[in-house]
Amino acid sequence: MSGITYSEKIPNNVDLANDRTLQRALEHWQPHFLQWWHEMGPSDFEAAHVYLRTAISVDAQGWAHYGAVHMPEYRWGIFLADPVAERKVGFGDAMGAPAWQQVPGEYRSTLRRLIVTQGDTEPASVEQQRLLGHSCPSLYDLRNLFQVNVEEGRHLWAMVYLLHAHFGRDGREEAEELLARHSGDADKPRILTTFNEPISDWLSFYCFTYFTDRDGKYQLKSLAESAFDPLSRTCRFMLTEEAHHMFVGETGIGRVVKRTLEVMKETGSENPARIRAAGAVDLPLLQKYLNFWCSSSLDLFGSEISSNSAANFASGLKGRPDESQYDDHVLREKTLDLVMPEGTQNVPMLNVLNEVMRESYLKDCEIGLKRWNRAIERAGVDFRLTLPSSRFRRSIGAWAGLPVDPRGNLVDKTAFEKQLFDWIPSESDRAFVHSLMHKVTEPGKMAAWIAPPERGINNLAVDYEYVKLH
Ligand code: BYC
Repeated sequence: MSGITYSEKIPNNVDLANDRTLQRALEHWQPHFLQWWHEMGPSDFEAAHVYLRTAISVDAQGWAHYGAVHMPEYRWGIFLADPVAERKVGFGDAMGAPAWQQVPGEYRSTLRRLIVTQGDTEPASVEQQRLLGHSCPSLYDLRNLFQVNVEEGRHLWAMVYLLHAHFGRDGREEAEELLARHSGDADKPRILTTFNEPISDWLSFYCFTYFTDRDGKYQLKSLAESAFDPLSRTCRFMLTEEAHHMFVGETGIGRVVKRTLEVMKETGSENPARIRAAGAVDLPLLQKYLNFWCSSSLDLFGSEISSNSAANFASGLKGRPDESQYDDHVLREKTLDLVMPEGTQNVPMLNVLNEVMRESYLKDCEIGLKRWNRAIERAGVDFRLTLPSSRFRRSIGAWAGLPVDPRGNLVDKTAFEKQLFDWIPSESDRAFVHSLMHKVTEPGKMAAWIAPPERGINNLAVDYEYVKLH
């Protein structure tokens, strides 16, 4: 087990005390981070005691400590997974060479860009979720929101460490910029599209943690394959934390479905208007939220045909998630038939890796849907939730801006525009969802639109006071 030094200003398992220059640089950045957290993190909850887990080792067993903390005093730190002895590059043209402990000069700017893009999403998500605490459906959910937020903050630390440790002055400047761009800011927005979308209600929060955090899982898995060993080790540990974020999404949506099914039974009706009148989320409305967040997250994989992804793979910077499961790790000979708007094209495999990843991501997304649909089927309700086609509502790549319906068919542009709000939430749908969002803070109590979770956090009861507000 790699112990983490907690006595230092910045908890770490990278022996920061023996690199005074790096330590000083990070200690200089730390108050800027805390100021950012104060201004852009969860609003108005700085005095609350929150039952949070904190990383205390990178060991798979028992890596986390649970306890009540004030969020501004959370011990954000730098934790890399243990090194793999004599690790080799696992894919690309340099396959089999020793993994890199330093950044090769020729890949410096590309690698920095990848790290900055990854780093940018972390504080962006905290900014997007800043106001959600005011409308939490329960203390249990409020605690989960804050757990996700502090860990996204820690993921920012993870990328900032790499920038400071390996990219000199440019890296330090990028670390400052990560705190200067803001989600949705007209002048300095976050880099990737989805991270500029507002998350102003909890249904969006669950969809975001289900779909967008899952993109995080896929991107982190592919960066965990990187030949640049410090990046690989950093991402491996981040994945441990990421699992809980997707759990929050999957169980959150599952609890919404459960409550809706109860309300259908209570009212004896499947009519969406009656379900809404009874204060729950009708299933067609949930489907629109799934369509919105899934399609937005699909853009995060980039274009179907991408010379960036080809170069990143060939040079060993970014692999495929679970690279070892594939037979061919060089991909110089392979091609793939890709359906494009103008017809099927045969494309070198190296150039379609974004699409390969997007397809395996969609398969992973199906898992939750199966579970939710099973509950719907068991309740005897004739409705099934589905994922939209990866061509629907795209703003990046070959299908960007094309009028494609959620099943993936190109349709007439006027018909598309007319029907769009049958497929994604309209203003009035959003207004309805917002009307449900009232803060519930009595331990164990839930808002009327969501069922309680099956169990509490860390073997505690569901009615444990996970956040002490005063
Ligand atoms: N929005 O060849 P292309 C997470 C840009 S989520 C805006 O199509 P490429 C988390 C692209 O940057 C995971 N711009 O794609 C989740 C490029 O611009 P430049 C985040 C976009 O480069 C929840 C140009 O279009 N991690 O961790 O192969 C909460 C052409 O690019 C978008 C990463 O993304 C977009 N959607 O792949 C908290 C990993 N898509 O460079 C956290 C690091 C593309 O020519 N990033 N563009 O100016 C990457 O690996 C790649 O940058 C991408 C794009 C996968 C995003």
